[in-house]
Amino acid sequence: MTSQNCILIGAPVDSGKRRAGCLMGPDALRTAGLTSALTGLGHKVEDLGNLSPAPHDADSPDGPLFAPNETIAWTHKLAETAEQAMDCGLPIFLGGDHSLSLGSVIGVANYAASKDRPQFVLWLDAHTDFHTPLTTDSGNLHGTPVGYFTGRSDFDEFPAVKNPVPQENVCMIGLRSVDTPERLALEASSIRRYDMRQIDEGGIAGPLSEFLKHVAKNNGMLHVSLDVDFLDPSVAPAVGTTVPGGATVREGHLVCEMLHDSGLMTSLDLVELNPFLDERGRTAHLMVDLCASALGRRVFDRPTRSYQ
Ligand code: 5AB
Ligand code: MN
Ligand code: MN
Ligand code: MN
Repeated sequence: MTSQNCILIGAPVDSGKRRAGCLMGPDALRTAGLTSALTGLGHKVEDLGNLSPAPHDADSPDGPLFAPNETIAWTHKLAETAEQAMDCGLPIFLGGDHSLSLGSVIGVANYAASKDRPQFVLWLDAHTDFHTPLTTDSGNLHGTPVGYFTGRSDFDEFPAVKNPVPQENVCMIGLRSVDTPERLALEASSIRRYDMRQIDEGGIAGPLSEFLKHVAKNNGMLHVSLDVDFLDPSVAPAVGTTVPGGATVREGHLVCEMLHDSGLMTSLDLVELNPFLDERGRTAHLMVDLCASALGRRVFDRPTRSYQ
């Protein structure tokens, strides 16, 4: 197995929604043994510690959006850190809520553009996170990253998206809670999307391998964004936005094992873990185990599946 240089980037972002606690996520993932899981697989691990947002004005409590200044400041910091880290190995962003992907994805996409390679994104989530600051009802910006990095308008105060990820390059798996404005915008888009009904009927491997082949054919860079609520809340309770009927433990591992076989993943977000809501660390441990599968942990050696 090829040894990778894994760069852990703690991003205790908690400004993307009202319920607090994701700021403890990076330390919970460390406590659950992330570094030793990866070094045990033969990888190098460099832990950059926890970042802070760029300097910003205080947010007022009464706007339509929750904590926009802080989230914009995180986006600046994460985009810059992501682009730099791509030159040194495989960045793994330890969230933090999903608004961290506003920054991580535009940063890696800027890097891909500098190498003349297309950026692809695999979005593993119960939600589509395709809102804009104008369509969101909740005002919670963790529901907007896909809208942002695909170049939707109305992200006025945010850093300009220099290299939007083309809609055809985005694949969402695990969907089961989609707001009406998101659904309408998605149906008018060419984003690949698989809801749980489709996974129930046909399994998760087919849609994923089709997408991985598409990434390989285009010599793409692949960012994977894993929201805790992709998983069923019965196995992953530590998240503020639980939706019943999610992926099983084995579906999660299969996705991660296939990602490893593909050799295509170039960056990863582990997001939305709220350790305050966890049961004796079980969700944090599951996220670490999934990350290990994505980096090559397996029960038995087997011929690697090819997605070329
Ligand atoms: B998550 C909702 N669509 O906009 C909204 O957990 C939920 O990062 C967003 O996927 C969930 O507030 C954001 C109702
Ligand atoms: Mn999400
Ligand atoms: Mn979600
Ligand atoms: Mn959530």
